[in-house]
Parts: sequence; C-alpha cells; structure tokens
Amino acid sequence: MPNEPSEPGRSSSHLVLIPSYNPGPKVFATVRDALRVWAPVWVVIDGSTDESAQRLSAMAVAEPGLRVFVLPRNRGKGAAVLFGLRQAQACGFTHVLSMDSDGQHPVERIQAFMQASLARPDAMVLGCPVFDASAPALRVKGRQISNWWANLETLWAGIHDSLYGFRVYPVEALIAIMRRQLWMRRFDFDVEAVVRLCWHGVPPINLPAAVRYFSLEEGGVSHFNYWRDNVLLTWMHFRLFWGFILRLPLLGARRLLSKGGPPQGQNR
Ligand SMILES: Nc1nc2c(ncn2[C@@H]2O[C@H](COP(=O)(O)OP(=O)(O)O)[C@@H](O)[C@H]2O)c(=O)[nH]1
Ligand SMILES: [Mg+2]
Repeated sequence: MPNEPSEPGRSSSHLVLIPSYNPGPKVFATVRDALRVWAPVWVVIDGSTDESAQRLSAMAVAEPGLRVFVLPRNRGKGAAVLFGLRQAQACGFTHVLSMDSDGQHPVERIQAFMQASLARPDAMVLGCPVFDASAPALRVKGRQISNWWANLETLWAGIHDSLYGFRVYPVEALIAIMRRQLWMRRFDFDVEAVVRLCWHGVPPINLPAAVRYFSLEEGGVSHFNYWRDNVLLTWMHFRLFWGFILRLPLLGARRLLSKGGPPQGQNR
C-alpha cells in the first residue's frame, strides 16, 4: 500500500490527530509513542494554559513527523478536531485517526486502525473499548445508554461504541457534516460524528482497542463534567432523535436493501 508509512516514513493520506486541552503529564509520552508507530502526528492545542504548548512545540522542532498547532482560545474537542481536519484537507490528507492526548488510548493499535482504513477508505474505523478494572462503573453505564440511542438513531447500522474517540474518520465527509452543524464542538462531537457519518452513508468498521483510566496520582486528568456534559449529551440525543425521525424512510430503505444484517461494516 503506497500510503502506509514504512517506519519511520510518512503517510501522505492518513495522519494521527490529537486534540489536546490541559492534558496532564501523559501527553508527552503519548505523542512520542504515537510518533514511533506513525507519521505524521499532529497535535491541536486548544487554548491550554499548562506548559504543553511550549514543550510540544519544542519537541516538533526536532521531530519532522510532528506538527503542533496552538489555538489561542479553548473552543472544545470537536472544534479542535474540525480545525485539524481543515488543515489536513488543505495538505491533501484524506483520513485522520483521532485519539486522546492523555494516554488513555492504545498507541499500539494505530497501525491496525490505519491498515483497516487503507483497505476500506470509504468507511470509518471505530474503536470498540476494551475496559479493564480501572474503568469507572458510572462511565461504562452512561456509555451503554448513549450506545443504545446511537444505535436507534442509525437503525442499528453497526456502531459498537458511540463515545470512544479512538477512530479513523474520512476527512471530506466529516467536514461536510460539521460545516452544517452549530453543535458537535465539545464532548458532543464523538457521538454526533458517528451518527451523522452513518446517516451520510459512511459504513462503520469496529475494531477492539483497550482503554485505560488513570488515577490522579498516575497523572490522569478528565475535563468531562458529569452534569454539564450529560446535559449536553442529552440535548444532542434529543436533536439526533428528531433527525432520525426525519430520515426514517431513508434509513429503513437502506436497512431493507442491506438484507437485514449490520451492513457494510466489518467487525474484527
Ligand atoms: N481540543 C480539545 N480537546 C479536548 C478538550 N477537552 C477534552 N479534549 C480531548 O478529549 C480527550 C478526552 O477528554 P478528557 O477530558 O480526557 O475526558 P474523558 O477521557 O472522557 O474523561 C482529551 O484527552 C483531549 O484529547 C477541549 O476542550 N479541547
Ligand atoms: Mg481522558
């Protein structure tokens, strides 16, 4: 495959995109580890007030595979991803693998996700979280609720997890969707992106990927606020539900044409 990097080469179609906001100490190892398996790696620093902008920019001087964008004001994860998508498109990239900056996502799965995307560029490759004992029960439960809604909203089009941010997105389709939406700019991004990409006709491929939750002592940081962000997610599912009702005839017809099975996507 011509676009696959031969370590430590560079892909000209697929890049790793890491949106980052006050990520805690794990960001440096996360970026370094990502660069060991893929290039390019881009970080979008979203109005962070810690020292990550300076330290990662300094790292980029010595690392040709790393590019760091520093945005002056915090606008949210979805807005930072959209910024990265637009830059990626301007540079000719067709796909981005988005991942968290705080060390929770498995860098060692980047290659497998990129391979799956290179083999099926029409699809999105979704991480299916494999939790260990570190996962808070409340987050796992909340996820099941969001997954149920996302599956209803897409008429069971094959989304295994609606919230996991470790994914490969087709750039053009996601920009086209986000351009028309005012929302999807904060923690409502991950769910709304998969649901709307499904509506858009982009099939999901689900691959397992471990997720870890770190304690404060281990350097874990979370900006997810249970009240604020659960209200945001509830409002998002309300909007998506009505979008689903409007699209029901189209989704139903698609479902019938796909002969009942969860569709186009593969699951490994
Ligand atoms: N650019 C940007 N990224 C964010 C923001 N908030 C979170 N993120 C990214 O989203 C990831 C997940 O957020 P986090 O706060 O760790 O939430 P949690 O993992 O769900 O508890 C982080 O690692 C960042 O990469 C934000 O305001 N701006
Ligand atoms: Mg996190």
